[in-house]
Amino acid sequence: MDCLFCKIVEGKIPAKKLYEDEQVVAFHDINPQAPVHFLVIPKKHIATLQDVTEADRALLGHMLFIGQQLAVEQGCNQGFRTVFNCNEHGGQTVYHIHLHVLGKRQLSWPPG
Ligand code: DGP
Repeated sequence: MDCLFCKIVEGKIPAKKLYEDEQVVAFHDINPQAPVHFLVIPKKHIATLQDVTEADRALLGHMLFIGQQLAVEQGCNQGFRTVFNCNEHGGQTVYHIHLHVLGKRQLSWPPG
């Protein structure tokens, strides 16, 4: 399978990693949209949020928990945003699920 984020998990493509455990990897986004912008991805390949199953419940919770822990560690004490872009209308470009965590600037709403 030709998946960019699987290659980051396997260490075949370099990434500025913030965290890794048996389930997830977190690394800085290559095209940051805020002073803090990192991604939390599962090691398991799941293409989109539409493809998760009951078996992935705990994994999704773990991704969000790690995102929160790292946001605090990165100094986002005034708040931050978590985003999953899902499929075409959600603006997803890399088809391996990833939680965006953005912070350290005032973010606006609604998104584009
Ligand atoms: P999305 O639109 O939600 O699929 O966002 C994909 C994000 O992945 C985007 O913000 C840029 C980031 N990205 C794409 N390729 C790479 C890469 O090779 N390395 C890193 N660190 N981030 C990447």
